[in-house]
Amino acid sequence: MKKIIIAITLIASIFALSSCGKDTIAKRATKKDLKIGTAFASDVYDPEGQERIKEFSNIIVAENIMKWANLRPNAKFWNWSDIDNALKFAEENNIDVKWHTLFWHQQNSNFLYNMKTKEDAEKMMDEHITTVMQRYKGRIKVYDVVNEMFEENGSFRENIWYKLMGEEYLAHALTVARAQDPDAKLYLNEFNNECVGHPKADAMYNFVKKLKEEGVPIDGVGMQLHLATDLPFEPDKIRANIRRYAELGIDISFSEIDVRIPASKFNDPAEIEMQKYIYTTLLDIALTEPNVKSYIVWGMYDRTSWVPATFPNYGNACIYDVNYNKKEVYEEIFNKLK
Ligand code: 9MR
Repeated sequence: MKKIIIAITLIASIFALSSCGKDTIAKRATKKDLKIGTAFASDVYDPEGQERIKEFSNIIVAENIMKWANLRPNAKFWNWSDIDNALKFAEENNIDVKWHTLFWHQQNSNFLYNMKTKEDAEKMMDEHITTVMQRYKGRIKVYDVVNEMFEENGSFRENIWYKLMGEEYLAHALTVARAQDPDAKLYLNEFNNECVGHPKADAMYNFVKKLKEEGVPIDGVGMQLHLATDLPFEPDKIRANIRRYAELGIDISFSEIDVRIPASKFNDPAEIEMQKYIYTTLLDIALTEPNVKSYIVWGMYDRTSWVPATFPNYGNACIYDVNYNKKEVYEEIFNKLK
């Protein structure tokens, strides 16, 4: 009898210590049919980071390791091991993985700049899509096919693919990707595209509408949502934009959320409230607009966030502080998912 009691106590404490038996954000979101999660970096490979990811995420996305410079630094070498290890962790824990990103204008490999003709670009593009998607067919569920294809004024960004193939590179990439894995969800991802009426948001909507009319395969649009507490936040315009995409049959991913605070106001209660308001209002929108499929933060920790290096006068944009403590906003997300 004593042995049985000891065994039960042991099992109970293992459950209490790990995220297995705990009520978590990830579990609550799964019940609500929402994909919630984070971009991962090295945290995906250490036990503490893994526990935090498991509590928060039923989907994760690579912050950097799937980009050309990391995945294929030269024409001959594909660096699969980091991705494979992250994928193994995710699969063991029933977490989906999103690919970020097949094509972008940053973090490219130098050898890409040797391409001279449209044919060169098409060949390179097809090889990349085919190699990645055949390898991970059925395992990677969602792809950012192209990232950041527009300028702020709504014109196409003249990235390396656009320069050689013209605007057609987008339809080409989507079509080849669909053929490789018909079950994978294909997204175009962008920033400053969330508010109806913004030139980039409207250009993207019109372009996606045109793709749909032409029968080009596309499932969704990513809205990155790198926001700031001292810039306008306009939830009504975000909803209106999401709804016009719903009419096209297009899904939305909140794909890279963070909410930075001006450094001079890190301890200002009004700014902290504003940050909570933005994170939770976005969650409200995700829970009430049926075509919003995911709510993904761009890293969980202020300590490793990309924000301070890019915006020197800002920081504290994440849901964990620099000492890896959960902020109140984390609890609010948890409560909202009840
Ligand atoms: O968070 C990423 C950072 O570690 C990289 O140095 C940076 C390179 O430009 O890319 C960051 O991620 C970006 C993402 O891939 C696309 N949207 C904007 C993100 C923040 O810059």
